[in-house]
Amino acid sequence: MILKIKTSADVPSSEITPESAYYSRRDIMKAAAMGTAGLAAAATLGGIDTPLFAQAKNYAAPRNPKFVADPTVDPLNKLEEINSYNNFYEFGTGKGDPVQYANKLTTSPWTVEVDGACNKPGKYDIEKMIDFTQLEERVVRHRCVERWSMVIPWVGVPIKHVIDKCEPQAKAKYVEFHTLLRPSEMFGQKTGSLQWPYVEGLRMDEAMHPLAFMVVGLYGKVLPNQNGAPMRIHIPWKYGFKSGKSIVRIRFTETMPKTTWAVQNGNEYGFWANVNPEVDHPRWSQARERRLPGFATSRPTLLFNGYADQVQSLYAGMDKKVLFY
Ligand SMILES: Nc1nc2c(c(=O)[nH]1)N[C@H]1C(S)=C(S)[C@@H](COP(=O)(O)O)O[C@H]1N2
Ligand SMILES: [Mo]
Repeated sequence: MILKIKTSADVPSSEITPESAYYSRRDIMKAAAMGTAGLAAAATLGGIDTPLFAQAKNYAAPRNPKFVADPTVDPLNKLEEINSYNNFYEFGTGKGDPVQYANKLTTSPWTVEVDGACNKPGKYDIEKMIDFTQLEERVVRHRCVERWSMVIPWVGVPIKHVIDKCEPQAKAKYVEFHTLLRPSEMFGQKTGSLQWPYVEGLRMDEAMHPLAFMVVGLYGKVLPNQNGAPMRIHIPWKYGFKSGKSIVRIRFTETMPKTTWAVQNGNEYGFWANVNPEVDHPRWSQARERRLPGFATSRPTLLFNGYADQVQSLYAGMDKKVLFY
């Protein structure tokens, strides 16, 4: 596949997070010294794909200053933290499983099916769905329902850009995002840990909100498989399970989608899943969260994960309790 991607040279360096802030020079030198064969071997060894990543394609993705967390309050997590502690049940239920096994996934070519209540149904190559010349970087909080959190520099486009290409009809009230179903490469799909494929969904106005992001990169480069390559959504004001990975289907519906975790255990994981310190999960309090790495720092959970001023109005008049699980 040939991607027409702006190179870093096209963007003033002041707008890009310096690479030195991302990788240790040692990793880059190691990658260069290892060559391709060494890199392939490295990829099979869990947890050390950083050299591979260092060689991944650079995206020219200027930071969007409207979506950058305050580094004095929310310092960036390191790449090694973001790509080695994951939830991606298609590659096992342990947090350390995806970094070990997700390298099995073939992410190119990648086709996305668009269907349901829209004027442009069909199958599209990823290059048709996402304009790689429009990528931007955002530094946002990411909060798992299990109470851990990170701060991540994603690269992508607003989900709205993708949805607009599909031309949803007025009767479309919700949009579903389906993860790839390919048990030959995703061994977790041979188990009953969840109902496959993983399906997430949003109400249309949530999906069209400027904060709702379609992610294709991390730390200025192609997204690591374990984080949902080649395209995943991220909804910063909701619990992490709303952010479906490795998306192959976008479907517009008139009725509320039956999302994977709501089907699995509707008492604990509902459709809305907005972060709220005051609404406890049935088995634990959500008042506080622990920041990776090491979970050493515990901090108060923020309403809508700190994005209340931007998203609160989406839920005016709705029952508070219903909105959280
Ligand atoms: N397809 C798929 N998407 C998924 C999951 C999954 O198991 N399968 N886990 C979700 C959960 S629970 C979380 S917290 C986030 C984790 O994203 P990260 O690994 O990039 O931090 O992915 C979400 N998306
Ligand atoms: Mo999660």
